[in-house]
Amino acid sequence: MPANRRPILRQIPCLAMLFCISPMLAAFGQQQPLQTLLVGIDHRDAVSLDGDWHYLVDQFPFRALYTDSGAINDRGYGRNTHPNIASGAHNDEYDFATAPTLKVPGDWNTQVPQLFNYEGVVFYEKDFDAQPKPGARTFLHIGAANYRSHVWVNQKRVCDHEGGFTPFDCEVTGVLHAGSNYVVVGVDATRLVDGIPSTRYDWFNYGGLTRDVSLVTLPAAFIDDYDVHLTHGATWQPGNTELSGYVHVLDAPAGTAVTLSIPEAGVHASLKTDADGNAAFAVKASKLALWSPESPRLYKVSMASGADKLTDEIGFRDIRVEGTRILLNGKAVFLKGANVHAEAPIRGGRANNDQDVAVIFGALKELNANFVRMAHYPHDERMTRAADRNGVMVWSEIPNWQQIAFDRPEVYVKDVAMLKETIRRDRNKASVILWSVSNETPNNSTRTAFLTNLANEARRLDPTRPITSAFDTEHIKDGVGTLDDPFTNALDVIGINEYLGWYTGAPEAADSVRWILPRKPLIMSEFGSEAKAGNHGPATQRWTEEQQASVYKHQFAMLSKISELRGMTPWVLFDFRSTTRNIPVLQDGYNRKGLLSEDGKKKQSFFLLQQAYKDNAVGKPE
Ligand code: GCB
Repeated sequence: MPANRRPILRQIPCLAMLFCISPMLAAFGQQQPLQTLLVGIDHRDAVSLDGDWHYLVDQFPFRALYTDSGAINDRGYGRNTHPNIASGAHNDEYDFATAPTLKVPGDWNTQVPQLFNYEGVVFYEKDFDAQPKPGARTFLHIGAANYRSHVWVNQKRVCDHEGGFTPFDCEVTGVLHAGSNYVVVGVDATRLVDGIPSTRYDWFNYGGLTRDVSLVTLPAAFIDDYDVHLTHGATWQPGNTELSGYVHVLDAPAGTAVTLSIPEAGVHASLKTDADGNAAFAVKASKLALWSPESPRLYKVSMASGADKLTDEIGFRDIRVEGTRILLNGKAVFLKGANVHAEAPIRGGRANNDQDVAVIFGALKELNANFVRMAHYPHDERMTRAADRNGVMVWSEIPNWQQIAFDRPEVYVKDVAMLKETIRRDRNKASVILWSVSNETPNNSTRTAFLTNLANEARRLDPTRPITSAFDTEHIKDGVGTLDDPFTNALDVIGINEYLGWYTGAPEAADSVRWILPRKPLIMSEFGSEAKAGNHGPATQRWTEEQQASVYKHQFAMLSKISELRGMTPWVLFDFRSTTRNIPVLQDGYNRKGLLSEDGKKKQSFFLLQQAYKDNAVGKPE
């Protein structure tokens, strides 16, 4: 059985005493329904529902979406009725048929000026044709909807989902009919204290159906999930070409035949499902070129079972930690990267199309980067696909950002669901080398117990990748930097965020800082300072490109002396929108720590980092 299908209670080892004795335990047994079903959706024959959707704004108190008791209102806009204006009788006072439209995928903020700062409920509606086939099953796939969403098809609520950055699928088989059908999605972007992220964060809360929406029709039993990777094991040697994993066929009886073939690697395997529909395998590839940044080789991997078949493109590589080294295919690597938010450069708004991804990867390649931290949440699947193709290694993160309600059991349940959705979508991407479970969380026992359990859960779901997290609990005093945080014990790779030269001290203070760190690989996961592109002056003048460049130079001097340093991702590739950045003229609603402005102007720091990466001037693989 794939690990992520087991009930959550059995998945959580009682590692942290706090959780073993806590009344929270009951809630840790609750299972959040797994909404993400279809792995490799972009390699399926799907009918796109992208394009124009009618929308109606449901202003606070969100009466159309919630009843007075807070339940989901199934007698509201989801019914998609039309007012009988001619008869004059009083009935529902909304009408999608004559409502304006929004483009999907797309946030509402950048499409409708009046909705720019709106963080509430918007209903979307679209009509579509269907011709259901007997015996076939149809799923509505939503790439992401921020933050909570509730979906009705032909007046029946088909699913609810929480989490703004992971995909989900709603089965609509029983509710479709031949001819015209409709779908209504109520999306609520309200910030929640028990949300992930919670109410405070330093990026823009783009609401809506922010990623692709499609309909996928499949046979009664179909391949919903698979994992094809280079066998990890305790030791791996170059030359070991065994591939292992599973192909899962949903609703298949035990003994159902499955084939797996990777012709170019000489793999042709005939498998059988077990009682859970799972066909596990371990097969030797007769020839295999491994994936690496220098040679990002992807193989066509075909899977078939009964009437279902699917071909994905997958790369194979080994990633592991040994002492303070990170080994890719047995060879020590240094991760030359940058942080990236999922914001579209140039056009603005949530990044969600090929063009956005091409601009972001164009900048990373030009920077000579081999690594990217996709901050602070899972990005569009196009991003990890592009990373696979471009040979850029990825730090993937779930949005546990700073102040999460770690004391609330229901938050843990949501977190596990989000982690599962993230890992399930991207576990077949060779580029993804690290799962990060959090960013800058406070050092206290409740958080440490919570995140330790979550890190262990990530490792259980995917034992082939190291687990990491970014810290800001370090102390720099009298020229000595230390990180004494018990949560580091649960991790394979440590990330540190520090802003010497911006939030604390002068840039040159970095030169003499010596770090005393856990003996694990370190990634300096954030550093930097703000500069408005085109703003020039002396290096001592804040907000200038020169000051930002000076921060980078002094950071390089410090980083070069950290013996555990195995990677760096300065904050951040492009300037990005943030509601908390309100210095007129200098910020105007943007966090200006970009190496490039939001419209693509390169700052001095970009060229400095580009050269440093080209010359391998900062940091060593071992
Ligand atoms: C951080 C956060 C990041 C912020 C950044 C900043 O430490 O991790 O999300 O945007 O600092 O600019 O303050």
